[in-house]
Amino acid sequence: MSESTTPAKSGVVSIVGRPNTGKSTLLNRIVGEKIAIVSKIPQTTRNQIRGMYNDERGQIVFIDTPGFHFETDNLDRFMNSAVTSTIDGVDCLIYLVDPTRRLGTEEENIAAKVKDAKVPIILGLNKIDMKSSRPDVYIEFFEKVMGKPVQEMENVALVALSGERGTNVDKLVDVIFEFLPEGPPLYDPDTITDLPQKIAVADIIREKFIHKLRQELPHAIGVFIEQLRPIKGGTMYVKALVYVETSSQKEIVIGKNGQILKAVGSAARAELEQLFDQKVFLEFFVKSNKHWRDDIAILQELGYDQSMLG
Ligand SMILES: Nc1nc2c(ncn2[C@@H]2O[C@H](COP(=O)(O)OP(=O)(O)OP(=O)(O)O)[C@@H](O)[C@H]2O)c(=O)[nH]1
Ligand SMILES: [Mg+2]
Repeated sequence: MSESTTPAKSGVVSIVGRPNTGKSTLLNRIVGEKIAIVSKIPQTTRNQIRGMYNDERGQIVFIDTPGFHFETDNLDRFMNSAVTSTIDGVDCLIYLVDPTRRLGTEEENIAAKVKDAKVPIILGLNKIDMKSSRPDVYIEFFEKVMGKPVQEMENVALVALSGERGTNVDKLVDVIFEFLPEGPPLYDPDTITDLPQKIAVADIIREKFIHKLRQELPHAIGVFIEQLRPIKGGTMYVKALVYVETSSQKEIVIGKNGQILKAVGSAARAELEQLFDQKVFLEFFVKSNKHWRDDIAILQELGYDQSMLG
């Protein structure tokens, strides 16, 4: 008799949770490469980002979503609908919480969405490396939301983990495979992400702004790649539009004598040159527009889809 082989599995898994719980860090950890930007500042992720994981058991396609938060403008609506649109139509949900933080309305809102999901749910209790972590509080909260004790829940699993340290991340992957249906890979197993290149480039630049400017302005900033094309001398030309809301923010983003732009530009260029494995010529155009976060045309240019508004 030949060895019995388990049929391969595949499916789509969405990682949802409020801002800053560590969704992108977890995705990068599992995929083994940096594909999503990470920062201490909430609302770092603005688009759905897909990352693939493959092993002999099959393929997992992860969707990293923006943190689910209060809506005040169209960008918020786009970001939140990027979350809700993934809750249905995936094969499994990872509801990632940060038990070092207090519960509150924001957590209740996202939990209410998760509760209605018709797919297996994994409650990921992240950041267990932190002393201040209180997973017990979050488990109790989750039981209250679901209306029953964990032992009685079907198609639900709990995993305490640390995405940053890698603790129990393999266990999380094991649990996901248990939940996934049998099926062939959805993407070529050599693919790591299907993030459109312009969005990936814009995200790298936005990350450098966030790191450089810290708390000063990130929410007001939007980066859009208008051109990305090879030019003479084996160089990649990148034309980046940077949107802010006010002229004083414009000054901050540019910096005295253009210092901020220069620093952001050289940090971004270094990373982009590695990414493309060629020289990069990066040009910035900073625009101030009080309503860019509400302007559908601009948001579409920035890569958000009108259908996301629902
Ligand atoms: N101590 C600790 N910190 C973590 C862990 N995972 C993520 N972080 C930190 O938490 C912060 C937020 O991480 P992100 O991965 O950007 O969080 P996110 O959920 O993607 O955030 P948004 O995209 O804004 O929704 C960063 O400073 C990470 O370094 C963890 O397991 N342990
Ligand atoms: Mg993120």
